[in-house]
Amino acid sequence: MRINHINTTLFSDQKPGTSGLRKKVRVFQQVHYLENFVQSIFDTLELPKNATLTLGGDGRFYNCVAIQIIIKMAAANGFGRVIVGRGGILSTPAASHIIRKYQTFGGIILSASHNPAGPDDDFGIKYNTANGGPAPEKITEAIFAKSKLISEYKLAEIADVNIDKLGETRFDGFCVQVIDPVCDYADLMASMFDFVAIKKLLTGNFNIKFDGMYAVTGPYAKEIFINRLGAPESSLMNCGVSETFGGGHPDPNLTYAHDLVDILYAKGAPDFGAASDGDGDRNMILGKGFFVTPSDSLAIIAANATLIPAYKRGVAGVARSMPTSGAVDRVAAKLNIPCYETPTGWKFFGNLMDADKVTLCGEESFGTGSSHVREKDGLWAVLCWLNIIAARQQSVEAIVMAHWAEYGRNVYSRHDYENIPTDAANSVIEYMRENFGAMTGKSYGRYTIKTCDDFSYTDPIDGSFSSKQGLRILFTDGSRIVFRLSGTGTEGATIRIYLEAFEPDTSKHHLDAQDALAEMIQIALQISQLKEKTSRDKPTVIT
Ligand code: VG1
Ligand code: CO
Repeated sequence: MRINHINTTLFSDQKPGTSGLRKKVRVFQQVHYLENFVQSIFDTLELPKNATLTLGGDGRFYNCVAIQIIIKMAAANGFGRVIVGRGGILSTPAASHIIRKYQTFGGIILSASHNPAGPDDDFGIKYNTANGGPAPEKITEAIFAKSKLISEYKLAEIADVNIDKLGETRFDGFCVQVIDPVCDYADLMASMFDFVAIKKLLTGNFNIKFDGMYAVTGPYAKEIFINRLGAPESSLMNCGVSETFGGGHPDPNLTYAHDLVDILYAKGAPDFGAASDGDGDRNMILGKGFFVTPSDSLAIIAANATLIPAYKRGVAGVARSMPTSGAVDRVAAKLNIPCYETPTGWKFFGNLMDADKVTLCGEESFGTGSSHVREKDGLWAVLCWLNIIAARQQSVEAIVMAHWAEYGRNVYSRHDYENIPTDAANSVIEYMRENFGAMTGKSYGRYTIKTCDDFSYTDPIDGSFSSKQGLRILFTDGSRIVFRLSGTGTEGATIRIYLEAFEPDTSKHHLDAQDALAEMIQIALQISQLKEKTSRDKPTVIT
């Protein structure tokens, strides 16, 4: 196998964000751009002989082009084998499972998750380590450092591999193995959940609707819900994978999954609705005319975990990202198990799971998961809910209401201001940082500020330290407002405002979150001067 060393010049913008490197497709299509980043990844690894790489993506535009390039670079950089999902497909949780099940050295996942796909939209690339999880910050920083020094990359002179056909293609000292992208994952789910009880539910009078949003989960949902659990075909919508995700925005929330939301809020609605995102790691859970916030979903799964066979002996501990509501903390306190608070991004959960400190974890951004893989897992969360419903024989709404009655309700909402000029967004954050000192003790209506800080985190397992992970304004009654800049966008900046208030009074649990949080929303705008500094009068997305 001939290996060519290609001269290149560096790009200064290859800094991975919350979840890998995400850029416009046109940026990735620049000569050497993708190759530079992949070489920078490979340059940080110390590969044993014949190491295996897991490779796959969410099927978006440019996926297959990138896969052929990465195969040639893996061959040139000393990998002995690449395991790739047929058609270049692997959902993010399935890729994590493949890395773990076949004990591969690591994996490259091609996805910009919920960001739109197509020639004018987004592409992304992420490296996962041998535990199946996203590379921790010390590795992503090393990759970025390499990208700023790179002068050549290596490419094997081999023909493109037919990745649409299962089986092995052998070269001199190197092999590409195309596997079924769905089967191993579906087997894992079958081993964790009570498929008999769920099948009984789905073949009875209980109707579900799952929205694949034309993204990667379509084939997984077909295999699991239709083939293995016997649900009628009409249970699925938008489950064909398209390179452009049907021109949509595969972000499973009330704004972008509105087709599904309309169905669940219409007359004669199904009993249960769910959607997943571009790469299959996020989930949205709906009941008949009822929305479950991701923070509540995590808490409810934790409280009911022993109804699920995989967790019948209980969970070791739970973790949530800092902006996620404290609903799960209340469950952890009752179960007398530890609860960890980490910065935003799944990479911070990996060490805790590897050390068996936590079994379940989640983020307010529609991400829930467990130690069965090292990524958040959309279909897993849907199966958790179906398993709990099958065991409790109650509606989604009844389960949530009973949970709130027992634990109280952490009323929660997130307001996103997307695509703001970067300078304006930074000025909002800087303004607040500067005013932190003066804000403590101040009262706004019925709320008084107890403390303000910039969240930082020391990993309890390896001691690594992460600072500037979000501005927190904590009120004396336990309510809070958090401000953060997004680390996944590809255009301008996005300010996220996270709002949370605790409501113990059952008679107020039915209130809409926007109404219940109205006063706090105004305080957030006042404190941050966001309207004045960005000229935006309302958020682009409310969840
Ligand atoms: C967002 C979410 C974060 C999530 C990340 C990746 O990051 O807030 O909770 O882990 O997306 O999710 P940010 O930096 O834009 O707030 V996914 O489904 O895009 O892999
Ligand atoms: Co995702």
